[in-house]
Amino acid sequence: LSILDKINCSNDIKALSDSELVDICSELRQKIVQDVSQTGGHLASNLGAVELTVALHKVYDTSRDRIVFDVGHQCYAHKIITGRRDRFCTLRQTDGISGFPKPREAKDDAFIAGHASNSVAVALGMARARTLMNEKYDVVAVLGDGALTGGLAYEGLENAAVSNEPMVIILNDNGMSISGNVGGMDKILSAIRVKEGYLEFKRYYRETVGKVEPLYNFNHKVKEAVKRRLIHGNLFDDLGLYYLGPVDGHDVGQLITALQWAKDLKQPVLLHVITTKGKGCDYAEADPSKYHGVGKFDPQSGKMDEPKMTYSDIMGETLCKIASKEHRVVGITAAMTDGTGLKTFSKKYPSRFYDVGISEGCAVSMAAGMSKQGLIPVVAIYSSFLQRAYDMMIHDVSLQNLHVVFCVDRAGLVGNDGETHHGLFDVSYLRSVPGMTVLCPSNYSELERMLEEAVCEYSGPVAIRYPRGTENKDCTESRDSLRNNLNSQATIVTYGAMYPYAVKACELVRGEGIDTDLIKLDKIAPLDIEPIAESVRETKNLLVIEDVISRACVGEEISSRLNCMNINLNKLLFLNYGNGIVRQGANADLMKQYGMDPESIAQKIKDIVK
Ligand SMILES: Cc1ncc(C[n+]2csc(CCOP(=O)(O)OP(=O)(O)O)c2C)c(N)n1
Repeated sequence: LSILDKINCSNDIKALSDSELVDICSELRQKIVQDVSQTGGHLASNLGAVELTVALHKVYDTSRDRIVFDVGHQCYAHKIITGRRDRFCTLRQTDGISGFPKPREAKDDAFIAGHASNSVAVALGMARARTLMNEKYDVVAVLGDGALTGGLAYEGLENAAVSNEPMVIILNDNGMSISGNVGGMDKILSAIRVKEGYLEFKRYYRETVGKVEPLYNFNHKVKEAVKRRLIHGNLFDDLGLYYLGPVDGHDVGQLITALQWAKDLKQPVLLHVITTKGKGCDYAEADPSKYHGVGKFDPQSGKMDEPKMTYSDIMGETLCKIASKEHRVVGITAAMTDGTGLKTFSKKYPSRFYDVGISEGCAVSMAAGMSKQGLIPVVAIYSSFLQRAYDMMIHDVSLQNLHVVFCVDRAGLVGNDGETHHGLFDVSYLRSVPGMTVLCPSNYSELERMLEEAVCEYSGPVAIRYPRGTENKDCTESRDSLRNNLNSQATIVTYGAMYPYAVKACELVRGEGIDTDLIKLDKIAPLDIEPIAESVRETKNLLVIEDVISRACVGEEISSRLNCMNINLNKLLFLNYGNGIVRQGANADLMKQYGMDPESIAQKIKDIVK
């Protein structure tokens, strides 16, 4: 039996000897590499957080104490330690273990996570609840230096600093976001990393704590003296947090000492931990950016399948072409240069490319400023992360009708990341922004055309929403043959990624003698109601299929406008993802579950024409 096989909770970690603590870290690493090679997931971040996680479980008890992981993509070791070892091989799969903390999965997961930079604020809220309700437990936030590029992190730090709440904020600093980190804070952190304080702590640790048991039995005077030698005024200090570190994040013993110290201080503490992204796995350490988020790979060599061309790549390529003739174009991303397909653009046009870090709001406000002064900014952000910038879209862009192009990537289902990452809200929020045009390509060539038009022909805010992954070539029926059939019994309206599925469904029912009028919308805002009105006057039945939430979906607008036009329908049906809280899984499974696959759509068509 390995050590890991005996571990089911924090208390089991507490029972381990020093050498077992070291051994369990390598067992955890092996398991993470092995299982993630089959399921895909966030490899490098998790490998870097193994010792930190083991130390956290040694010092805290996650069944009671609250550890708030930022983004939560580094929680794998925590999940394996807390009773999910055997199911870990189902990571990110349909009905499997989530790749992010999920309180519904285990009480040890303190809070849901997926979007960056909120952990300090959440942990502060928990600490305040604890104090107000007179309860006893510890609260810890764990955030990366990447998460520290988000403004929300500072709002949390500022408030935590003056709160007097005992809480520990662990800065897991690996110098990396998904790719290299950006911004001024990164400069500050690099400076702290190499300061002698790090070495001082090591020496101190070896000379004193290393010899004296229990490790953390400091007297207060010693603590203060050491602290004075360690800290060199820095931003955290200046805010009013008790700064500790930097500490070697791959030395479990040192981490345990530092964590215990931080905990005993009983005030808001920032513990600075230095880690290596991808630690202990040569290929992940060598290219942590490539192994940040991965699909299946060979655990021995790290070899992955050649990546396929995606919508993101097409967007990036097209933008390069447009930028070569339209010199006012600039590209903006929020920490997702690779993910949004802007890598080539960033290399080709370095002076016209801006990665603002995990600061979606900053990306949009900055774009507004650029647009006001004559540039044409193209902001590429994932649908679910753009939720962060809703106010900036209204206040900074829309109210002045500024020409900013939003490339809304990962719209619709994203599969294995689950409910925090599906792009199901954008159609509702984008269409509520005054003056916003919303375009929905359903294949690569439409994306190319629409991006060209959005940049070169439109004015005001324009959003283009497109799905994760590759073009769906799976629709044989030509568009024309599915329009304006004289005998159509139902009008089917859809757009974007759902179009090929609707085509399939229409083919299926045609095989059973049911003709439909399939209308594909290229532009969902502003919406041209005329073709739809014309069709339903004949068919009297309408089905609207959208990969979005039901609230404020396009179907709602169609229905109310038809109503105002006094067009009465026999049957009206909306197919969508309801409240939008869709769990993780293969897209095909999720579509079936929600009745969005071609067979289910075909059944719905049959139901309404009955
Ligand atoms: C609001 C938001 N924007 C973008 C992302 C995508 N994202 C996931 S992890 C990550 C990098 C995080 O870096 P860091 O916090 O340093 O953690 P590391 O992976 O380096 O351990 C980014 C940008 C996100 N999760 N949330």
